[in-house]
Amino acid sequence: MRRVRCGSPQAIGASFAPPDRQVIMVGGNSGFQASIQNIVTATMYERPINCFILNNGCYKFIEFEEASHDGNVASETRFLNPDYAALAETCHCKGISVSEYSDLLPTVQEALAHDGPCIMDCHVDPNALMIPPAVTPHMAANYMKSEIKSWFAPPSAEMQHLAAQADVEATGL
Ligand SMILES: Cc1ncc(C[n+]2csc(CCOP(=O)(O)OP(=O)(O)O)c2C)c(N)n1
Ligand SMILES: [Mg+2]
Repeated sequence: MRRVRCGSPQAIGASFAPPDRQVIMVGGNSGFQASIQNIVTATMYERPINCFILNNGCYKFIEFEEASHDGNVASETRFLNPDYAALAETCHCKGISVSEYSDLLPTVQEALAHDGPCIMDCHVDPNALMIPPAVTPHMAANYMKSEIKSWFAPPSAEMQHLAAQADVEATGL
């Protein structure tokens, strides 16, 4: 699917036909967040859906598009995410969080064995590069341009804020 935010509504829809068959959804963090209210809908209607969120804390595809289409360095694409597992539990839905690769298999088994909706927040590397189905020379050249630009780009507002904080801690001023 190329559309963000339609994963959980489609998973709910798919779970009605045939009824009670387990449905598995895999999607990005921001796509999931954009239709977050479906945690409550899935719980309310007891839909047996498993939502696996690939949580890289950013809009990775947008970063990649910006770089490979225009040779630019994307900005404001990294953001604070809720704790999706805790949020699911608040909505009376099972929520699981996983950050270590070694914990992945048992947590996936736990999620699949659960009778009812389950949200699994899978923390993944924000710097892992996604590779599109076809890479043209134009995309490769632009991507390199973007990487080189990023060496010289001024630090983001977030980095400047962190650096200022570090200065205060180091100097006490
Ligand atoms: C309905 C809709 N709105 C906007 C977009 C543009 N768009 C493509 S990828 C993306 C960000 C996706 O972020 P995330 O779900 O976190 O996945 P990631 O790229 O980080 O794996 C957006 C907003 C889209 N494809 N569909
Ligand atoms: Mg993401």
